[in-house]
Amino acid sequence: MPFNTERKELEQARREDGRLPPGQSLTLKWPVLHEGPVPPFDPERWRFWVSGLVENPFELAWHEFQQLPRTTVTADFHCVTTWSKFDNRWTGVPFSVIATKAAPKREAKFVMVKAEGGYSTNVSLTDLMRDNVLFADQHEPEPLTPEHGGPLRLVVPHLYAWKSAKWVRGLEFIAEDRPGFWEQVGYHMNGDPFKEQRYRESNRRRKVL
Ligand SMILES: Nc1nc2c(c(=O)[nH]1)N[C@H]1C(S)=C(S)[C@@H](COP(=O)(O)O)O[C@H]1N2
Ligand SMILES: [Mo]
Repeated sequence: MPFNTERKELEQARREDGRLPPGQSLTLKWPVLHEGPVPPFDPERWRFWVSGLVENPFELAWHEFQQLPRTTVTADFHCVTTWSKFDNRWTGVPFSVIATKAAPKREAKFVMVKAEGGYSTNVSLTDLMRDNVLFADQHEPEPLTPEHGGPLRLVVPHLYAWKSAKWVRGLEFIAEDRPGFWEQVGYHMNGDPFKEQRYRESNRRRKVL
């Protein structure tokens, strides 16, 4: 079957079964989308740190991070620029493993996710504690490539993909929600694709990436 006919049929099927959020179209390829250069990875110097409103702030080296319990999640991926990529198989460390180790204080309600080069994004702790949220280092069957966030990216499948920070390096647990990199220029604080939470009201037309 010609590629585009197949794509359109699949898209229609996903629309009908309710898996394609409003205003999205299906892609069979995997676009690479980010701001700035792909950062280098030095396994000797890489650290993952957890700070802010937690009982147990910590830092892990790459070899330590790799000892953590792992999971595999199959999930869809929705970019605010309107493409959706279905059935990604991600493998890595569940967010809940990191949260349990950190022991968030009662006041902690949000997390500022921080990545290489100054990228950040805010996600509520409730959203991060969902079952299929993980720090992925594999996109099955391959290790995560540098362009797609390797060595490690956050994956939050039920929110728009800008919340899935590539090259993630740290978490800051906070009490009050605060805008991250794209949220500061008008992207939605929450970003639910099924509610089309793309941009904040005041910034409807401000499309950036
Ligand atoms: N560090 C970082 N992570 C990022 C971005 C970015 O600019 N920097 N862009 C986000 C956006 S808008 C999307 S759609 C996805 C794209 O992931 P992909 O390139 O693996 O498809 O990464 C997200 N994570
Ligand atoms: Mo995106």
